[in-house]
This record gives sequence, C-alpha cells and structure tokens, in this order.
Amino acid sequence: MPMPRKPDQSAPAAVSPTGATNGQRASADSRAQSGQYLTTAQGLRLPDTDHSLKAGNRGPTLLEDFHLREKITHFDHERIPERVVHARGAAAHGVFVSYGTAASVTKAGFLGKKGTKTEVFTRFSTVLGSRGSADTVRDTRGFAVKFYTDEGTFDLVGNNMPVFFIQDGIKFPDIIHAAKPHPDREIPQAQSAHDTFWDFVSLHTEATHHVFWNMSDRGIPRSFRTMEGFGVHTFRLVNIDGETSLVKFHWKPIAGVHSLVWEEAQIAAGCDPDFHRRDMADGIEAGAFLEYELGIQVMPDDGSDSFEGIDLLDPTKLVPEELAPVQLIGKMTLNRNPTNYFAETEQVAFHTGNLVPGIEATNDPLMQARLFSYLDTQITRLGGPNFAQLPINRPHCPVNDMLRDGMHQTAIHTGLAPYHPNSIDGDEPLLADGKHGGYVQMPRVIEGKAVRAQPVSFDDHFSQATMFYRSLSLIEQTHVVEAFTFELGKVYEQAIKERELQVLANVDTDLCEQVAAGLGLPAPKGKPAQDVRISPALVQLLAEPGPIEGRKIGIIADAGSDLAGVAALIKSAEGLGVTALVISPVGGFLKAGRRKITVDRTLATARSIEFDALVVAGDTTPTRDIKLVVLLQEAFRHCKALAAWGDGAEVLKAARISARDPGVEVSESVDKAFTAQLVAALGLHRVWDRAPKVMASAVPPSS
Ligand code: HDE
Repeated sequence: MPMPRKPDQSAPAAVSPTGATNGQRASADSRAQSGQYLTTAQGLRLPDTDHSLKAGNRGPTLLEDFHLREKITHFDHERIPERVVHARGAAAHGVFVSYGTAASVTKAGFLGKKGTKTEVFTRFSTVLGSRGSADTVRDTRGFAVKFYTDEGTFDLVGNNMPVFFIQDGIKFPDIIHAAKPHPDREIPQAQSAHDTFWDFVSLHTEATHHVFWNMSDRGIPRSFRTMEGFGVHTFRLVNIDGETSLVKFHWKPIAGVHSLVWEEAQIAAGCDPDFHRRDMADGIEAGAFLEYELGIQVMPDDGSDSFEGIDLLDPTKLVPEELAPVQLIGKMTLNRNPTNYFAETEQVAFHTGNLVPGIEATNDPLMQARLFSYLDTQITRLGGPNFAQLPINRPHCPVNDMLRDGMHQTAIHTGLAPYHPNSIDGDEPLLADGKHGGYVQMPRVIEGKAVRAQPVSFDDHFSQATMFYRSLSLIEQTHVVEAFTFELGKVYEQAIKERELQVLANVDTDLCEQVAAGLGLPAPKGKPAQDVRISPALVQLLAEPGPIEGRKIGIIADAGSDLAGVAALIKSAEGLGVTALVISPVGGFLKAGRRKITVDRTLATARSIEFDALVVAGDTTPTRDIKLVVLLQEAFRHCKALAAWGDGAEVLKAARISARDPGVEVSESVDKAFTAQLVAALGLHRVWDRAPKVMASAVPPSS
C-alpha cells in the first residue's frame, strides 16, 4: 500500500502575492502536479511507464514511443548550471519583524514601524565547493537574505565573515580561479589547502585579513544557526528627511556563535556531508527555528567615507564594534523548510542591486562590480531574462515592469503599449516620484579622472589581521596556528610557503614562528603593527553558558540499562529544546516491563560528530567494542561534555575516560543537579580545559 501524504507535502499557493497564477486555479490542488493518474506533460493518461514500445518482446525500440522520448528528453535537461560560486547551499523561509529602531536612519518601510512583518527566504552556502560537496569544509559561508517587502524585494547578500579577500571586483575571477580546484585534474574539491589558493593570497596581500577569518574557527561553523552574518560593504541609508548615514549590516544569531573543531569537520565531511543542511531542516521540522537579530553600525556620512581612520569603502576592513556598537533593528526567524529544493533553493536568484527606498550602494569598488554580476549570472544559470517570474523570485508586491517576451515567458501580458510615454494604454504604468514610493537615489557628487588606481588608504593590508588575531582567545589562536600549519603543509611549492610565512611575519611574530616550526622552515622577520586595538567582540569563547535550544545529546544504553533514567533524561531534554537520541548496540527498542524506548542510532550508524554531548545510562554493560570506544574517545577529543550515571561510569572507564577529567560528570542518578550540570556544559559549547590534553600537540592516552 502506498504511504499517505504527509502535511508538509503541500506546495506554495497557486496564486502568488503579485496575483500572477502558476497556471492553476486558486481553488484547485496547488501542487504543481495534480490529479491522481500519471500523465504525459500534455495531460494524457498513461497505462505503463516501465516498458518502452518495442517491436516484439525483444525489441528494437520504436521511435514512435512519444512517452519514452518525452520522459528521457526531459530527464536529459533536468540540470541547470550550478552557481559559479556558492554552488552548495541550503535555504529556509521565514519572517523578519522590525523593532522600529532604524526608522530614524532609513525610510525603508520594512525597517519602519515596530512589529512590521516581512516574509524572507534565506540561503546559506559554502563558496568554493560544487553543489554536491560537503557542508563542513573550511570556507567562508554565504548568508543571503531575500526580504519580500511591500516596496520591492531587498536582497542582503552577505557572508559569515565581515571582510573580503579583494578590494576591487575586477579581481574576483582571479581569486575564484585560484581557489577552485586545479584546472588540470579538478582537485582538490571545496578546499583552500592547495597551491593556487596560497599562491594568490600570498601575492595579493590585501587578502590577509579575510584569510585569517577563514583559518579561524569561523571557517568551520557548528551550524547555520550559530553563525553571524555580515553585509560586508558599507551601505548608505537615507531617512525620511533625506539625511544619510553610512552603515554596516550584521546578523547576530540568538543561539550564539559556535564552531566545529577541525577533526570533527573533516569526519563530518565524510560521515555526513549534509551536516549543516540536516541540522537546519531537522531543527525547523522539530520547531527549533533559526533566529537572528539584524543590527547596524551607524557611521556619519560626512563626505570622507571613513570612520576613526578606517576607510569604509575598503571591504578588507571592519569597524570594531567597540568603536561603533551594533544597534539591533529587527529579528529574523527561519521557520519553514522549502517544499522543493530545485524550485526554491536552487532557483532563487539574489542580486545586490535589489534595493528599496532608504537603502543605497556606496562607491566600494567590490560592491560596484557586484551590482553588475548578479543579474548577469542568472541569465546563464536560469536560462534567460525571465527568472524573476519563478515563484521563489516573484516580488510580494505589485509588478508592472514593461519587460516583455524572452525565454520562458510565463506571464500573459495585456495591453498594447509596453513603452513610455504612451497614449494607447492610458500612459500606464505611471512613474512614481519619491513621495509615491519611487526609488530616487540621493544625489551625490562624483568627480575625478578616469584612472585604474586605488586610494593610499587601501595599502594597509595587515593591521586589521593583527587586530583580529590578537583579539582572539588563546585556544582560538591555537586553532589559527593549526589551520595555517595544515593548509600550508598541503602546499607543494616551497616558494609559496615561504612567501606566505612572510605575510604572517607582518601580522604576528609569534604566530609566524609557530607556523614556520610546524612547516620545518625558518621564520622570516616582518613588521607587525605594534599598538593595535583589541576588539573583544571578535572572540567566540563564552565566559557564561549560552542558549542550548537545537542542541543534540546521545544517550548510550543497552537492554540492561536504567530505562526509567533514560526516559527521564529524554523528557528533560525535550523540555529544553534539546534533541536526545538513544544509541544502542543494535536497533529496534529497549524494553523493561511496560517501558519501551526507541533506539535512534546503533553503534554502526552513530558517529560522535552528530552530538554535542554523550551520556552513558546507568547499568549499561561496559564493553571495549571499538565502535563505542571511538564514539566516546572522539567526543572526548573534541572537547564535548561527557556524563554517566550509576555504573555507566564503567563504560567511560573502558574507553579510558576518567571521571576526574575536565567536563566529565558522573552522578548517582538522573536528578536535577545532573541535568543542570549537563545544561551548563552544553551552554558553554566545549570543555576547553581539556584541550591541552587532547588536541593537536597532545600525546595519545597510554594503554
Ligand atoms: Fe558573490 N556572487 N560576488 N559575493 N555571492 C554570487 O551570484 C560576485 C561577494 C555571495 O545563495 C554569484 O547568483 C562578484 C561578496 C553570496 O544564491 C555571482 C563579486 C560577498 C552568494 C557572484 C562577489 C558575496 C554569491 C554566483 C566581487 C559577501 C550566493 C551565483 C565583485 C558580501 C547567493 C549567483 C545565493 C553569489 C559574484 C563578491 C556573497 C557570480 C563578481 C563580497 C552569499 O553573481
């Protein structure tokens, strides 16, 4: 018997918010595919789709078989070109609610009155990998938000890092050619650890600051829900009185900013390449929505395009939050998974030129090039100029654009006069001035000679990298050293390693010496900036436990375990928005009397990377099963919280983990104190006290 349809197998409404239909009656079943019977694309019902039409049982196949030809021809064209960058991504629908606090600096309606709601679609991505690559590679993450506002669509096409590799868009093809796999063998996939990437960034030292972010923990986020987002460029905001200010956009995740550790990221790339998209989709399905507050740093628009000595048009520089605090202006909640990956996530088309009144571009030369690129790329990727008519790209406000015809035209335009002015269609559509919601750019003075040059202020390539590195906590700095040592260790050409060491010498002497030692090369001398301002806002490490909603714990249990304790722990976890999964040697159920607990993972399917903490249930039989030992040892090495109750501690001991080790909690039973300690440990994300014993330079446990 076929399985019944689930509620989430419904589709977007047949009628879009613009009033355009997708070819179906609003009252009809809105799924793109309707009716009970299998049909051809022309609606002809089919009696058989498993056998081609043949001359006799043994063929040959007849050209006459129009069903076979239609089915195969359509299949042959199912793929569209993947994005040239940011090909691997996942997205979700949601809502943005304005706090009303930006109304003094922008007239943008969706940022106006407190409580104003705007639908959004947000796509997260890696930059370098192909569409089928792994989620957890070391890379920058895309953070692109489409706001379907009443005044037109606004796209904030940002990243999870506030700075970029290059200062001028004309170099973008070069950095991407260098970072993508080598053109001869097409390896390595989705990696920066190879010669051409390091060749480029060591020659274009303006990349240094962004490289440091990539080599830091920000390059391997724990999940999409624990990433910050940044608009990177400086934008110009205009308020109702025509006053302007310069701003930088920030997304602050409610769940805090957290990362994987490098070994975990590598294991996940093999064990669960969908690690991040799975976390988002499962979380949304379970009601653990992704939440971010939008914030702005506001700087005066005094004509200098700079603030406190920082050139605001240089996208390799950030403005420390201590100098310009991030003011929160609204909140985004991602609460609905897409119905169809291709139709929504793959076909969504972002564009930095999708702006609304009150938000304008600046002269940042990277931003200027992007204003050209995004519209252009969609024409190849989405097969023509009408991609704005795809349901995911349709604005949620009236559209009357005089754009006509072209490939895949789905609108049936009326009227005779798609030109302006006209006297035949009553001179409609009308032009709107500022008072009627028209997008009227603020007049700005532009003058100068036509030159291929840049300002001197763009020449400082190192001081903010120094600021970033020195602001990090010790453990985060260690990770940066390890990342450089790993990545440069993968480079074959000695000259490239030496050139990059010279770059590092200009950022921080100690860092350079550590990396050089790891590479077995002499550390060159450089001139790092001396008195950089430290920016505590750049640190990820937590002093106090943060939120734990959306986290996952694994409970290790077997047929003889204390199932009442297991049930109690699952219940407490549910109450805290934490998913608890039971891991047992074999699948099925664990039963004791009338109690029956589902086994979610077996030792064959569980891997430590899935869990933020592992707990061993009381009365679980100690075993040296290598799968269980690896599970516990990995979690231990990745500095995750471990716990056991009753003689569950014996299971930890069998894996050479002692109750005296930091972040290992052992209790008599599942009581309040036990849960509270587990919550605190989860909230701190990692047990960093364990790091010196277990990470990179540590020795293995003695036997
Ligand atoms: Fe992009 N970028 N980019 N980029 N970018 C694209 O557009 C480009 C840059 C970013 O989820 C492409 O539709 C140029 C900075 C994101 O669909 C393309 C330059 C930032 C996404 C393109 C930049 C970004 C893209 C590829 C230098 C952070 C994924 C497919 C001038 C602020 C959006 C597409 C999604 C995608 C061009 C630099 C972020 C080719 C030429 C800086 C998040 O148009």
